[in-house]
Amino acid sequence: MTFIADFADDALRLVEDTTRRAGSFFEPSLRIGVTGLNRAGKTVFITSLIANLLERERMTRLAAQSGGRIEAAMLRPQPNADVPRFEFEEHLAAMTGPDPVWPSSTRRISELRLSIRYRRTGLLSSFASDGVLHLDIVDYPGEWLLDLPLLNTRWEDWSRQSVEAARKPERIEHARAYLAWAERVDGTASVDEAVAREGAALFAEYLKAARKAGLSAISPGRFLMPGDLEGTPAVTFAPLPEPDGPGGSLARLMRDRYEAYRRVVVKPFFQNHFSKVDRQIVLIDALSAIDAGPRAVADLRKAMSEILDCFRHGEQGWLGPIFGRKVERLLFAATKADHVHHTQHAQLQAITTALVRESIERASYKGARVEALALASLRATVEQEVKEGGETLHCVRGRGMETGEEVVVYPGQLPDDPGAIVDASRRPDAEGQEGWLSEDYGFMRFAPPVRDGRPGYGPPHLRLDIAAEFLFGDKLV
Ligand SMILES: Nc1nc2c(ncn2[C@@H]2O[C@H](COP(=O)(O)OP(=O)(O)OP(=O)(O)O)[C@@H](O)[C@H]2O)c(=O)[nH]1
Ligand SMILES: [Mg+2]
Repeated sequence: MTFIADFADDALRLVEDTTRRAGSFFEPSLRIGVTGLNRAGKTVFITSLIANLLERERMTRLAAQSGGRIEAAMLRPQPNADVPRFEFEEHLAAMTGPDPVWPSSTRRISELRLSIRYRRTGLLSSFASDGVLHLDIVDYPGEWLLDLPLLNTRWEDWSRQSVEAARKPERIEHARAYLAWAERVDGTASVDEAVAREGAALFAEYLKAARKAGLSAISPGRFLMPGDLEGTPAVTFAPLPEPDGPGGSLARLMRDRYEAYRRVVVKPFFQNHFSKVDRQIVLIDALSAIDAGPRAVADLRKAMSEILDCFRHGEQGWLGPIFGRKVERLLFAATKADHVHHTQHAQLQAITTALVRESIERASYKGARVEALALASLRATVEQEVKEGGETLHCVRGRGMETGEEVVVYPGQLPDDPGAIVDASRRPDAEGQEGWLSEDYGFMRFAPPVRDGRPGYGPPHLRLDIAAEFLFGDKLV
């Protein structure tokens, strides 16, 4: 039965794909996957990228732009009628208005199409008409990404692993109430909906507290960001230390709901939105994890490696039908690089690469180009040198979030050897040297910059144009 259903899915996708490619002879479309855990910077990235493609003076390292070949860029109706449109105008207005603020956390999926008309190069340029490239970009709550590994995790394994994780030193503080419930309930007893609801609520509370403490490896994602699923049985379950039980038992109910969650929530999301991705950018907020300490770095590494392993398996393995197409280019980007001085960017990039290195090496991204970069989608600071006791400190200056006043912060200094951070996070107790970033770093919350309003200029950024060139510059020829 499963086989037939999967086969039908595949057949459908093949038809869709063929249609897309045939229809795309003159106007190819490229689907850009913007992936990242929650708060990694996806919504800001998408908004700023689109704004900077509409007003391109800051995109000098996009070759088609510096070559003067981009004729026009415009927003167009998106291909999927059943997905809400990305609220580009609202996000941009919030980020670049007179009193700029960051967008709030994304609660649902949305999509946008930007079309670029460009003059062709080479042989085609003399007799072919202008080229058109459609970029399709999807935004979604980062929490949902954490569900990807669940697709390959059976209820019994997930249940045991989750209980074990909750007992770890960095989590147990947050998980006490849930663990007390888990130890109290008898999974073999007959179903009691009130008990199931209580367990799900306590488990969700624990996940939220763990996230607040800076931990990343947290699932199921819909427990943190339920979207339309709030209150449904699909999100009313919790892991049990003894996950087996007879028919009609609590354990059986929990298992069925977990399975339903995987089947009706997780699988369709990845199938519909990841299967057609051509190019992928993975945004990583490494600086926040470094600031939160070695355990948070370890947790980020774990979460990213579980997710990236799924991408790898996607090529041929059990996720084949979900990652139908092979991603041709993969960019790992350390976001919010404007929090540190540019003299630190090489280190930040090296740390980000080191965080995902094992996954990249294990992965068979054969034929795919993989690169890493430190970027700021919306640059909220400028740099400033401050002399202190004969020493020059490389600082950044921006508007403080709470006060709106300008503040100068010394963010600290990242180690030249990324191993100093990444290896420390690998030790079993994940202790190690903290304090790479300054005391001030944790308190530093910059507001978006006040727009200078020069016509033709999109929001200020760092290396967004390099990311654009890598992701789709080769299609603008
Ligand atoms: N200084 C600076 N801060 C940034 C930048 N990008 C994102 N941020 C900060 O990071 C926060 C999260 O960014 P979002 O783009 O909303 O993150 P997201 O990945 O969409 O998060 P979810 O919607 O929760 O999945 C923002 O509210 C900003 O505080 C940047 O380029 N520079
Ligand atoms: Mg978002």
